[in-house]
Amino acid sequence: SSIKRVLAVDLGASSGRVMLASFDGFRLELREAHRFDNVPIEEQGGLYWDVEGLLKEIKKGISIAAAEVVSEGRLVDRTEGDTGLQSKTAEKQNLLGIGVDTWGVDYGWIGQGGELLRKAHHYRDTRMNKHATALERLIPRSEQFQRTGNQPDIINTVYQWFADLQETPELRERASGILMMPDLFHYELSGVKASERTIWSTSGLLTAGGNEADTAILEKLDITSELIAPIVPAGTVLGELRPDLQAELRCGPMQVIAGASHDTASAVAAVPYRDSAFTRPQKDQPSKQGESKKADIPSSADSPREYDEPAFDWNGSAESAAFISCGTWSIAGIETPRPVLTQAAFERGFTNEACYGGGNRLLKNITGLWLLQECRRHWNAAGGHFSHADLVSLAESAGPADSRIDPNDPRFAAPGDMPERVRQYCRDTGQPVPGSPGEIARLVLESLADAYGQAIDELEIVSGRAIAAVHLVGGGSRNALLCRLTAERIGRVVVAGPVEASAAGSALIQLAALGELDFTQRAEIIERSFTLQRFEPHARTN
Ligand code: LFR
Repeated sequence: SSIKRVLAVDLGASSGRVMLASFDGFRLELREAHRFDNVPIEEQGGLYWDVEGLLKEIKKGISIAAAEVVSEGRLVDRTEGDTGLQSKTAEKQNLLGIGVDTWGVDYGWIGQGGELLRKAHHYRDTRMNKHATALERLIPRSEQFQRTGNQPDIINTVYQWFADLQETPELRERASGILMMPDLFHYELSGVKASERTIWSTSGLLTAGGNEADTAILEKLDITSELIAPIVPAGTVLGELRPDLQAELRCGPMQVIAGASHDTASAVAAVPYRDSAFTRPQKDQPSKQGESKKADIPSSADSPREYDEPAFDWNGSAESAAFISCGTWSIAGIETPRPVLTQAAFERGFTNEACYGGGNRLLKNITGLWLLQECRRHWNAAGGHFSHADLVSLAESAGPADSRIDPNDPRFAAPGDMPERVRQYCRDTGQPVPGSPGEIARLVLESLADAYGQAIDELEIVSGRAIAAVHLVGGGSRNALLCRLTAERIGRVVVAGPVEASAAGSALIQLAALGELDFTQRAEIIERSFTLQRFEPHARTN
């Protein structure tokens, strides 16, 4: 058939999905074959991922998707009056590839026989607290940043790895390696051990902009680079799905592809950057011939800022669009040709991570919808029945919030009674204390919009490049209130969507790796395939 299909497995911190992506050469269609919760395991004070459970769900998703594709193939054949022979051909041709993307920084220790040596820790586990100071004495924060481009953060792989080795030094001998989370699943599916570059660029161990682990850092941790499987670029075809899995899941052969296996890198690969999305005239106000809508976008010149030296020669193009990838975390950034390693970038909390295709993402990690997810979990555990959408509409009716929190305050990092932490934050900072779930949800969303605004302003300062508009992608782009507040707060047009950006990015990259898609067409393909919504910065007051 001329429809090319791949499976995009997107694992987020709170849920996972196996998406069936179909590409007809023009449009990309994503269909959810299987969705499941990702519930961390709490055990004796530790927090872990249920890797085995996740693998089971991935396998279930593969077999569901494969069955769907096969029955679809048969259906087509039947309506065309074809023979059984042809339906078998359709079966064989249909699923071409599978790729997994996950959140960043986490990994599993692998034993000599390829097994998981112990349960994989969740980055919200608190064991690093005890060891962070020692690590930072060994490798000062600014040196970490200079070497790797990563903003030092207690959740980074390097901090976790160091803590593991302090507590269990014999891991050095017992382990045959560590695999980052998506690499672990790719290994389970293909039998091939590889380290995909975008996920490794979240670790705090990779040389800035490079593709090998930083040897000085490894030496200081006293570990050999042999523990790290060969680093491969995003979009590497690893090999065929293991034959035993093909039989078990009744799915036929397909390629296991390491796409941009960091979920944010994958989401950014699906951002439809180009002028059209935000310069396209609005329906209700047809613009005059040749007059671009861009003229209406308040330019950053409205609020004069002290710029740093431009980090790059931007080839004369003055403006760029930023992205905010919004899920459990909100990641605000722009693409740059190379890592930005300036003192300003370091001091303002920016980090550099790798893009599909070799570029760099200069970004800030902001605690995102995690705050609302935890509030919701708390309220529902206490007898509430709130969906995420319920909370958003309550927040809408609650009206503007009087108080603000800093979403990145460490007190919000670990799971717990988030509503009370929000209230306590307000008490501690002498602000009005919110009461109802609607008020708390509103306060959280407005605080996120504020944090986005600050991050976007700082991105301009640090990169020396004006930001004309922002693409908000991921689950949060479905939250119209958040999109509206963001557009108002940042004073720029917000283009929302696609919602399933990570899965879309994974599909685009897999299809490109298989030679079935021209990646330079990705913006057009995304625009044809998904509904993008534009939010105006109307209420800009400052
Ligand atoms: C988003 C994300 C962020 C990363 C955070 C923790 O899902 O991948 O990019 O910083 O999770 O790993």
